[in-house]
Amino acid sequence: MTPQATRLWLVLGAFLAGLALCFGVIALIAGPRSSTPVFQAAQVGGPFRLLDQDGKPITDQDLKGKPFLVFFGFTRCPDVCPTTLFDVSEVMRSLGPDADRTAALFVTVDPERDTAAALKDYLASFDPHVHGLTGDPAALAAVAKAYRVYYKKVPLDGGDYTMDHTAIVYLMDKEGRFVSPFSLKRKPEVAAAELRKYL
Ligand SMILES: [Cu+2]
Repeated sequence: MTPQATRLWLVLGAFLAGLALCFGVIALIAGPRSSTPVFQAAQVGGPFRLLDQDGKPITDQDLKGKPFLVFFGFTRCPDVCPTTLFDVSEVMRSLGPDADRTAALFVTVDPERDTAAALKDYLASFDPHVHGLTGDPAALAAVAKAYRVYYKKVPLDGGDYTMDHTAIVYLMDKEGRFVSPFSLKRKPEVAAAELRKYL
């Protein structure tokens, strides 16, 4: 074969391989039942029954009629959680009186240390529209699973531990249905405007 012919075959081969890959990917996305959406919003969130920072029961029913934000974390988190709580507080402040028609849930992934009292103490530094949620480990694990949240205890030197956890903030509509992840990497007024759309 001449070098030109070899080149042509190589190009053609690459093209055909690419085409096969394309169809393979489409087949994977479409799946055997193409009527089933790949991602179902209804699979994130759902009913819960936990305790708030006053030790009082709080359920999904208490949030009916309010769009709300949900995120999971723990009070001893060195960085991500306090930053998120600060940003959420800024969004709430930016909402003004409309903030009363929304809520934000901070669900602990460290129930061992995050008792209602510990949450109350910690949340005193943030906007009062943020509710701290705790409960028994099994109930919290079920809620985390419903929100597709991963968390794990990570031992530290000296017998202490920290928690690894998903840091996504979820936006839920006033029926408690998942809308989308909620970005805090923008001006509080812009984030507030998005939340306001679901009032
Ligand atoms: Cu954290």
